[in-house]
Amino acid sequence: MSNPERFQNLVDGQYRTSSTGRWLATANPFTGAEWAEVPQCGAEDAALAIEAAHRAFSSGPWPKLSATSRGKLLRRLGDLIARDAEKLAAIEVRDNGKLYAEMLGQLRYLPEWFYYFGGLADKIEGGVLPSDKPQIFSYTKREPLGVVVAITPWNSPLMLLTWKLAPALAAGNTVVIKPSEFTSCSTLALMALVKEAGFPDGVVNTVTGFGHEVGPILVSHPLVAKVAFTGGDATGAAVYAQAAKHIKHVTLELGGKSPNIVFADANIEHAVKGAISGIFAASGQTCIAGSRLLVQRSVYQEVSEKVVDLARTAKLGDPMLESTQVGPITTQPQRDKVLQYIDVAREGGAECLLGGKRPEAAELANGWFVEPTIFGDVNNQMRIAREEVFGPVLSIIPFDDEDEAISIANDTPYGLAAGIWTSDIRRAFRVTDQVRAGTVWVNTYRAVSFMAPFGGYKQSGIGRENGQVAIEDYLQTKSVWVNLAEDVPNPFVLR
Ligand code: TXE
Repeated sequence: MSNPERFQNLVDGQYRTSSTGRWLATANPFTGAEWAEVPQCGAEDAALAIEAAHRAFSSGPWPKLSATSRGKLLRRLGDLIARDAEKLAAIEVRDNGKLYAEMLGQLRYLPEWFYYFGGLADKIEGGVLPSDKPQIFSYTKREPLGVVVAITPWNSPLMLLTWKLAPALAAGNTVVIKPSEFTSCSTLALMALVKEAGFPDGVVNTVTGFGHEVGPILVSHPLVAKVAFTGGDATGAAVYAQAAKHIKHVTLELGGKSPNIVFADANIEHAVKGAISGIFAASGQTCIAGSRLLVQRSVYQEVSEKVVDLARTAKLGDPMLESTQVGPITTQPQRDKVLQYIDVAREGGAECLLGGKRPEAAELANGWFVEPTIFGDVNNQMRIAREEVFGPVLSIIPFDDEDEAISIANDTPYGLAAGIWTSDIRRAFRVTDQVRAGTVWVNTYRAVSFMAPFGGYKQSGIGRENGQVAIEDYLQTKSVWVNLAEDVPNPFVLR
């Protein structure tokens, strides 16, 4: 690699490489070429970051700041992200290959999280409790947890970090971030803005490196109060088990196998676009991918053909170009996993209606591309319908009536999201009530907001990000009892 750009960690307000002296190369998914390096941290680096975060939580300016001042810092960080949105989006694209148009949109939207949670910082209220004891005044305080470890994946590094960072800081915690080894650069670039915004040293720290090396050290460290994780379900389960041994607070967001359900009474043109945006946007690398398209049998042929026709027109190419509609897969191992699942689908008997391989165009040869791929007549028991692929692979599953649609939709260990396409308002409400998913979209798909709680039912996760409820997962409650009586009652019995 000729002159790679080097990014450093932020620990205790200082830029640091790593105690190992090693660097980790990161590649551009469109060219396959390594373009940057980040420190390959080890145990010592992880411990330093956590100790810094713990010091910043326990002493110094951060715990003394008023909640209003904390909120102002968050809003300042939001302003700086808005100012540098284009620069950060370009780093994201180089590192993870998603479309510049999508990343720029995300980066321009992310400040809203810092404004929203910055505004919430001084509205975290306890309560005055009624008391059944004479002359006792009692109230609750809402307090931060302590050091939060935020572990993030490679598909939307800054967005998924923001969903953790904004509420964690608004609540008064300090944070150690462990970005994915594949896409650490944008997180490290963000640290310059954390410094510029004026957060005290040690309030936000980063540790880069391999998840299996530094992850367990961070998760099990005695000074860590909470782990907020987004990633795959196997890693999530390991993180959960390890955190349990040390009784840490945990929130998990673990992806899904979301049903996108098209009823015969739907506006078919809209539903077809919804199906495409559910699976081919971001090359299917989203936890909310509508990877199971459930279509009522009477419109099955029409919908399948229209989805295939529209997907066929998708322009694959350089993710930096405005004309590109589908970019590469972020990592080579993930590209290989997607291709393996295409084999799994074929072997399972699904009919390939489109794609099913790497594209042949010479200009795409170096990138980790997979053609938009559609399988028809999929049975919900096939592996392709049960396991998360995390790529541009759609399974179309026919159903006969509403009951069957609901039963197929819920026949999955996951429960992150679902889409319903119908013109019947009563059906929309009926099905919404019965689908076991943390987010349900009616006649739309893949919409998120800082205001709307987001998280999984079943094995898609624990806890909620976004919306006012998100801050609850970064707080704990203290009950305070004040005795206003002149005397102290019998000390040998429970009061
Ligand atoms: O994720 P990992 P991977 C799914 C998707 C994908 C699969 C595997 O199906 O194919 O997960 O992706 C850190 N202790 N999703 O392997 O391993 C790691 O460094 C602590 C869905 O890339 O879950 C990274 O920072 N941390 C998902 C983070 O965990 C560990 C988004 C996520 O990586 C660790 C991405 C350990 N032992 C993939 N091992 C979604 N929910 O959107 C790794 N990590």
